[in-house]
Formats: sequence, structure tokens, C-alpha cells
Amino acid sequence: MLVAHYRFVVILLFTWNVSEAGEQGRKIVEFLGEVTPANCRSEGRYVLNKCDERCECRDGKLINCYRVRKDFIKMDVNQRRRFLNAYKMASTHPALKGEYHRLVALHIATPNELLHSSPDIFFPWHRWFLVEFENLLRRIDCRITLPYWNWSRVADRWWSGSDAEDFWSPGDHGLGGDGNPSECHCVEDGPFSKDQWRLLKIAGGGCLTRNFTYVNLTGNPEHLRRTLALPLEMFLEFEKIVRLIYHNDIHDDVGGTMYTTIASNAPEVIPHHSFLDKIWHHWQRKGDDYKYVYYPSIPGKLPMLEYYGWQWLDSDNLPGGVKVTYED
Ligand SMILES: [Cu+2]
Repeated sequence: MLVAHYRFVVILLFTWNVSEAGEQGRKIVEFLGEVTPANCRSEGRYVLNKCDERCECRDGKLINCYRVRKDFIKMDVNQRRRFLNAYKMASTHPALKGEYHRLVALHIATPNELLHSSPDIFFPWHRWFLVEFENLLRRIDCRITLPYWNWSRVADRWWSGSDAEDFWSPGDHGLGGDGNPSECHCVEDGPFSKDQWRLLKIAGGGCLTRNFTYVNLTGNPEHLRRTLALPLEMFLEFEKIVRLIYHNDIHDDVGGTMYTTIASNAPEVIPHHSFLDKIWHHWQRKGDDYKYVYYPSIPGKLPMLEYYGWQWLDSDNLPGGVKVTYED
């Protein structure tokens, strides 16, 4: 009875949102509904549940369900739109914007010298950030996972590509392109163009800006392969390359909002950091000694969070029972 009553309240609450937010509100209703497990007809095999998580079938039950993060460029355009629309909705809808604000603001408030200038928290803090962000988008549509942008494959032409290959596509399935230098570098195409989307007040409001530097990235496939091949004893070298070269290169070369302390408000931060997390995940899969290296010896919690860094080492079992894997 209590449950039924609760559902009624939920429906009421979100019916209000539907009339307020139209099409977008309706999506919330759909996905607040109960998620029924798919039929486990194929014992021991992988099955997708209603939230597109990759699960195993055991005794008619779905277990070990993983969020599968995908390469943005390999996702079909509808999946890309789903992510971009959800991102936009999270950053604007009255029922979700508070949480979006909290996450962006936390990244801004955490001192840069802790977050990006030391090996102690960069990887685990951003893994926490990605899961929280993903949780937010999954309140809109539980099939959403954070896509990653494999800039390595296009290291010599990261700023462009042809049509569907293009991360920076001006259509509604891309991030939009470079900013307009004669308009303060405001982005003028794609879903985050200046007439469609604004930065948060804490980020100064105004338009999203970009100021591309058209240079090759250091992290080409061969460079990335060598980095991933570094032995266990060279973890700090591995970490440093990812943080100071791969991470910084994209922030610097995309420029504009990405180059500032308010970069966490730029939508491209998510697919960029998702790829950095994938690189770390790849390294960790080389063995348990790789998975648990370094962070267990770091004292103290992550700045401004309730977690220790070592709690974010095992993507098969992250806090909150979250399991994350990456598709190649
Ligand atoms: Cu960061």
C-alpha cells in the first residue's frame, strides 16, 4: 500500500514536470518506471537488461550487470543524440540542474594543485566524478552511459573528421565545432551553440567558448601503446604521461572554456575524461598488482569527498555497487 502510494506521488510529481517540460519531462516518467529484468533464456551468457547493462544469466536471474561505456564515434547517431540531449537536459531542467551544478562546482572548488598537479588523486577523483555524472544522466534515461572520445585515433586531425566520424560535428549528434574568433570564441553550432545553451552562473554565464589550436596530439596510437606497455614499477611515469600530456593536451588545444578553471562546465570534458579513465582501466586490467598499485598507500580522503582514493580502484565493484566496463 505504502509502495502504491509512493508511486502515485511520484507520478503526480512528474506529471507536473511533463506539462512543464513537455517532451523532456515525459522521458523522466518512462524511466522512473520499474526496470524488469530481461528473460534469462540463455544461461551463462551475456544479456542486456532494460537499462542496456551487460549482465550474466544465472539461475534465471541477471547478475553482474555492467554499465558499458562506448566509443562516441562508434555509437549510432541516435545513441549520440540520447547522450547529448540528456547532458543538455541535466544542465537545464529544474529537477536536475541542482545536481549538475553541484558536480561542476565541486570540480571548480577543488584546488587545481591537488586535482591535476599531483598523482595522488587525479585518477580516482575523476573516476568518482564520472560515475556521479553518469548517475545523473541515468535518472533521465537509464540506458545512458558516458561515451568516451578516442582522440588518439585522430591525433593528427583531432579537430575534424568526415561527417559521422567527427566528434565536433555541427549536427545534433555532435559537440559542435571551434568557436568564432570574431564573436569572443563563442561556439555557434551544434547542441551547445550560444543561442541554445549557456554556461552556469558560477562559470560566469555566457556562451561556451572554444579556441582550437590545430596541432597534432602527442597521444597517437603508437605513443598510447607504449604508455600502456610500461611496467608496474613505472606506474608514476604512466600516470604522469596520462595526466600531464594526454589530459592537458586536449584542455589546452581545445582552448576556450576547456582551458579555464571552469572547464568542468564544458560538455566535452565528459568524453575526454571517460577516455582517460578507459586508459587507466586498460592499465589496471594487466593484473591485480596493476589494479591496486599506489593509491592504497595514500592517506586521507579525496578532497571534499567522503571517499578514499582506494575505493575507486576496482571498476568491477565501485561504491554504490556500480560496475563499469569499456567497449573497444
Ligand atoms: Cu579535472
